[in-house]
Amino acid sequence: MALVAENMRILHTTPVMDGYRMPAEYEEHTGCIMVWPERADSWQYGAVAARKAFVQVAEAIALSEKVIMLTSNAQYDNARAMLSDKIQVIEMTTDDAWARDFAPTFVINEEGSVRGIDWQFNAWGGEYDGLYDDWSNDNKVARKMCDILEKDVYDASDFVLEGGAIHVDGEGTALVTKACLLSKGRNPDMSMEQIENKLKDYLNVSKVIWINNGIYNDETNEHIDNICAFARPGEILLAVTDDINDPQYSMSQDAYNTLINETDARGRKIKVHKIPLPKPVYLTDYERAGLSSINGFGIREEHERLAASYVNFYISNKNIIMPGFGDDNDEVAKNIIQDIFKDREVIQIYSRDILIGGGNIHCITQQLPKGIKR
Ligand code: KQY
Repeated sequence: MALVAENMRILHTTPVMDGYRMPAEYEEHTGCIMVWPERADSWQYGAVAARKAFVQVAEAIALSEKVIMLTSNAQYDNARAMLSDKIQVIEMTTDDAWARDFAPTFVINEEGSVRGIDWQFNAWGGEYDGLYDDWSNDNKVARKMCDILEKDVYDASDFVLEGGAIHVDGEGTALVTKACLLSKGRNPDMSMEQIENKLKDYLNVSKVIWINNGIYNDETNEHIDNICAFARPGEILLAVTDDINDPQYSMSQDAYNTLINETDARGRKIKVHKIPLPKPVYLTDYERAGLSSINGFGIREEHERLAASYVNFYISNKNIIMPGFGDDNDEVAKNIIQDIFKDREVIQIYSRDILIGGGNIHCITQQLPKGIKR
């Protein structure tokens, strides 16, 4: 290790100009960034149950890669005590715990050099339909992490994006939803073509596949990572339901029709693996009573439908860490996913207490790809 730290450089070029690309999640990682849950309008009853689920996720990832857990000063001792010594705990101020969305998106080059991208984060819609009144701490995390990790960082602050809004196959294809990327709270002055070009410049992809929707009532404006995931180039998992009376039925069917009629950046037809959804999951009165409003911002509605989906999983070096909901389809989905990822053992974690916060395992994790120091 160098005795003198190299300062992070803030770059005003783009990854495509410099020969960097976003690798797929199934490419090798050095580690994973997570954030300790604390916020009272996301995590019911003092986040006690959510923290136990976060610990299970972190320890499962730590079986095959390094995990960095960011935490507030107030929660530092508790996080340190609840996590094993395999997990690195770093004090950092955040507004909430969605590492996927505000930690850096990392890109690599052919030599294995790793850089970060610092998108503009506005809590899923800013003044228009954002979920908090202040997201300024979350918006600083990408730069702070690049500084700590000694990675140069691309300044993409003129573009609103969250990590959960994009998936890539590592071979030139990105996957997004129109509902999210074209939402009025993100980049309302940009056309679809301009948004697509921005993704091409920063992710270094040559093809962007747009599906219309994500998961019903997903408060992120329907992030792609809750409905789809790449298993490998040319193969996509898609969350579906058989219930024609469920509004999700036509949303997933429409995505299926788009995907099977598409080719990826390398001209491959796309194979779609259907992953059944659990039965609709609703917030209980007890759970809602455990949430507290912050600065008068609304909490979840009574009996709100939660955006539960099994494809919101994390691909670690050796495992697939996937959600479970106590539903009959837990086992069915697990078996299908295990069959698709034959070289990684699937670990299923009961994640209702993460879901209540508004996302799932993929949303609370951000991978750091393997690479050399700079
Ligand atoms: O990426 C996500 N699914 C985050 C949702 C945030 C919800 C805030 N309560």
